[in-house]
Amino acid sequence: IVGGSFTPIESQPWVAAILNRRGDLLCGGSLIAPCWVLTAAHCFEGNFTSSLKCDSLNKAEMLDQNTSHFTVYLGKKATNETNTSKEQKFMVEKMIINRRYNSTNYNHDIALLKIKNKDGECAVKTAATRTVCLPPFRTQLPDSYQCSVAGYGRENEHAWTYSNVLKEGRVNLLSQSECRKKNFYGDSITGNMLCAANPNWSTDSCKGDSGGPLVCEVGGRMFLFGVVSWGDGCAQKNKPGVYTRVTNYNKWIAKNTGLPQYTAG
Ligand code: 4AZ
Repeated sequence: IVGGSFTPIESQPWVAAILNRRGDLLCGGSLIAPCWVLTAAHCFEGNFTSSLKCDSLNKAEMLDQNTSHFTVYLGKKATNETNTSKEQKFMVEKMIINRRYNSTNYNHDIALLKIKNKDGECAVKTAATRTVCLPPFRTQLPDSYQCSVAGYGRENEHAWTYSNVLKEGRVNLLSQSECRKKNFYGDSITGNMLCAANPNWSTDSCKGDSGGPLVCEVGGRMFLFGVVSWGDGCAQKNKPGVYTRVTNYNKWIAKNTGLPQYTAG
């Protein structure tokens, strides 16, 4: 997160850290149910598939499905702190990457991870770990609505390292027409994407925040409206952060998890 501020995990208790086999941060994620983390599809492409890459594989098959490569942490203040009393550690039991994900334009950049700990159990609710609500299908908030994005990623575009410590930044939703202006992103923005930015371009998601939550408070509850997906750099003028539009995927999430379509709890 560029700008914003350090935040205790208790303020964003649905934030998940997805680490690779080496223990490095791969992406963020959001706990939407005790056994399910919602994240970005692009987190799982390219990194581990060298032995599989060949022309006969389609894009989905190029994505790594070997779930043993990943560890998911909940309740973590910093990704480089180990064995803290608040953290919960999980393996990935199942990885579901949206079949329509397009790695060329990042359309449908959404994936689900089914998590379980070494005893086969899912997440337990604590002060540091809880689920975020999914908004109802196709809900749209007004333009300029203030939301927040959280993650352990870079604090500026050219940083050599990640923050490691969880940060949160305030960003406002942009209308689709604004984001599709020529000097913004033009036609690169599909109906499955959502743009958000700080009015003075000082706060944004950045590398390492991918997969993490864009949450908006409605009626005193926090709802997951976006998944950090892409952007032209970080906190650059006229280059908002682009998020997967979660409210287009209620049916996909329900079908793949068996969760009800509306989870306000
Ligand atoms: C990235 O490289 C990335 N400013 C994530 C988010 C944004 C830009 C880049 C949005 O993972």
